[in-house]
Amino acid sequence: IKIRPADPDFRAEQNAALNAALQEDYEILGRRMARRGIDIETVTELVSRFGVAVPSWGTGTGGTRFARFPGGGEPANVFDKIADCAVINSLTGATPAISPHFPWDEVADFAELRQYAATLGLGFDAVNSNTFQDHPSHGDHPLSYKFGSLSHTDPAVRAQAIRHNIRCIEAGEQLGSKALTIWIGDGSNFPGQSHFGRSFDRYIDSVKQIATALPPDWSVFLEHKIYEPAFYSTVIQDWGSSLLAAQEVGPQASCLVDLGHHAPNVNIEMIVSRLIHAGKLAGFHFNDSKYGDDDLDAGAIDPFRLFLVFNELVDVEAGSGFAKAPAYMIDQSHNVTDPIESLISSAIEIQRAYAQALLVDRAALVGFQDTNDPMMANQELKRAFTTDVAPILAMARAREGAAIEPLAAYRASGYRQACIARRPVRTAGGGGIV
Ligand code: AOS
Ligand code: ZN
Ligand code: ZN
Ligand code: ZN
Repeated sequence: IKIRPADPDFRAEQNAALNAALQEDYEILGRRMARRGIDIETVTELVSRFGVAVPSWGTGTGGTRFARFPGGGEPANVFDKIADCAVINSLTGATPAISPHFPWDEVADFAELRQYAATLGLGFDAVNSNTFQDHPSHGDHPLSYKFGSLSHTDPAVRAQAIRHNIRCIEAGEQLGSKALTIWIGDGSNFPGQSHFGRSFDRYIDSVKQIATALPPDWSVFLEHKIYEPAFYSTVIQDWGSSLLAAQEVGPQASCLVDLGHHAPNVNIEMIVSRLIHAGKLAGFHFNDSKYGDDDLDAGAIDPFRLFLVFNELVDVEAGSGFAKAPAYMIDQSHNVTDPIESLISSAIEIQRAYAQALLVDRAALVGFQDTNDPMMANQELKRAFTTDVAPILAMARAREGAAIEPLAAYRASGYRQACIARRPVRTAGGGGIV
């Protein structure tokens, strides 16, 4: 298959007309930053090293429980998804890894999959297990998850869910991944339906069993979510439950923060800080939200919140550093856009928030905090946030041979039209073919 955006000559052609203006913008920004004592090259260098993983399931059109309106040329299998991920990474230079989901991305030969991704310059980030729906087409899943999985009352269902997670680890090992992400839909829809304490105990016991199957250099990420599909109570519904579970499971367990999985108005950046304090921040599922687990494009609704999250992360990076770097992954549902365009734009927004956070004068901020100067402390953050770092992001891309204007280059490549011509129409819902 010809993936035109992955061709360096195509990108060079696209960049040719944009290089001169970029150089000019970059020099002006560099002079402005120098006046504030910041070396633009240091920032650009850090930005070039930044990477966020693309979720394999995000490459297909998403939907709601009401309807799904499939876009054209959707990936028919995991190889197509990888090709789409290669498009995103070639143009942005910021998404070198894929986060797969099983059984959606199940294949007979994982070595072949890894090889295919590698030829396109891609690796694999955390593998995701799926015990939130039944997989009738897999012989290993005779029992239903209707009333839960890892916390189910029936030990046989728990055993099946544990087995599925262990198979995910085995698949991940062949793909070169180093972590398993567990998100479960377990919970209840009616007060009285389930026992809060006993279901939590059963979950912890199941995850402990999964953890015994982890290779020594692996981690298990526990992802909490306030509600949905359960609408009264959820077993791992908040960061408190997630942290308690991770602490009981042991050193290989930590807490994954999906930006959409919190109560409205909750201070997510402070949760991030608390998890860092506990040494239990696994990483992120980036997305944006207005009301709930909306899975909207990162930075589309509240870019300031995204910046504040990165402000916490850069604060640690600039200080003591992380014993283990948090995993950066996107988790979105693209219902009304071309998923590739949404993922390109999201990766850039996440990178932008990181670049802005790098501009905060940490020493000055601490000074304002210690002298109780709220106005100047806030001004320091706002100054960084309102700096237009676009030339830094574009220069990082240009130097890596990615696209200066990724969305424009994507549209010019005709990639989607080529996919429409060669990929079958997919009408099924959900993240994949179960
Ligand atoms: C579900 O709400 C979570 O965000 C999970 O990360 C899930 O595995 C993913 O969204 C795919 O459905
Ligand atoms: Zn299965
Ligand atoms: Zn998620
Ligand atoms: Zn979610």
